[in-house]
Amino acid sequence: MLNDLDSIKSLAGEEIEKADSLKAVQDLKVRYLGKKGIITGKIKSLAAIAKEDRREYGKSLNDVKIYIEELLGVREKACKAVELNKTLQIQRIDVTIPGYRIPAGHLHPTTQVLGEIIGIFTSLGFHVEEGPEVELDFYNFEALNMPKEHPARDMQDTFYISDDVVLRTHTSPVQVRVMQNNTPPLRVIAPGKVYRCDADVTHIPMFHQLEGFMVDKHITMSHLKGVLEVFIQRVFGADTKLRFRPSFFPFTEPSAEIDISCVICRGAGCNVCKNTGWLEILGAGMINPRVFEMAGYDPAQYTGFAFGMGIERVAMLKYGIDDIRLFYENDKRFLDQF
Ligand code: FA5
Repeated sequence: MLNDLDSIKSLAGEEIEKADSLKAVQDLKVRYLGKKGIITGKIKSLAAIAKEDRREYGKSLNDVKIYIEELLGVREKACKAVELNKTLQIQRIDVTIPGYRIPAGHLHPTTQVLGEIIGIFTSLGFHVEEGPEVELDFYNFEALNMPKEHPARDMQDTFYISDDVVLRTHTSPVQVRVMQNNTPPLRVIAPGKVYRCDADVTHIPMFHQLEGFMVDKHITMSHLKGVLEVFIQRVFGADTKLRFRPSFFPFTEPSAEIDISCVICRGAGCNVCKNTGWLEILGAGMINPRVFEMAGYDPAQYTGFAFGMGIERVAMLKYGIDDIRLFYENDKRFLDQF
């Protein structure tokens, strides 16, 4: 009887030794130790063995069972190690391969130029104020000396929301709003979106302006000239010249269009400046006493200058762009250049 245990032991030893995968080890475990396994069968048949032989046979059977269990355990470990190695080989990570670079976006050119301009004026002591884009007719026109039916309103093609509400056509209404809520001295810039029913290579329906104004006692046009000179030379270079050309805005008196010496030909004359040597950059003037009255200031006491520029126009001159519509077509090839 003990002989059959010896042959089970040696057969199991051989088979387990040959098992070369986790599956093969698992199968052998079932074959020997499973519910219907060879060893389990022998344990079940112990009762049928004569009492005097049962003890010794039982002990030997238990030794064989322990032997098989240990052998299976060792083999299982070895197979697991082999399979883990295989998996690691297949899934090996080469840490020397360069990673994927996620393309990062950047600020829109208009935002960049606006940021640069705001930086220049804040360094001169101006602070930033904002106003609503959906504006009352009163602030956009009336308080700026353009009563209803005034012909100057035609200078700006307006999107009307109702008779009394418009999409603001310029940032100048912020002048009045700030003056109503503050007393001089004031040094303010007001950047933001404005809207006009207008579209060609130099005009779009939504664009950005930056308004600037300074109000105090004894402010003169030479303050305006000094501030604009610093601004223009920081944006376009120290050798850029400024020219004040008489003009008209209902909310400034006197008024001027400010030109800069052409950034392309430096004043010699070229296509961009239409051979004049000058490029128009912004509108400006001394704040009209009527505007002070509308805002509740005493025009006998205070004077001030104001100016307003189109940000896209500044960006076009700075980067030599000849079609304003390019800014908002969202062509990545265009935007990537900034
Ligand atoms: C004004 O809007 C005045 N509020 C500026 C001002 C402020 C004058 C304070 C005096 C004192 P104007 O309509 O010229 O002015 O517009 C100013 C600038 O906005 C223009 O020089 C131009 O660069 C830009 N601009 C005007 N219309 C458009 C448009 N449709 N698309 C893009 N830029 C425009």
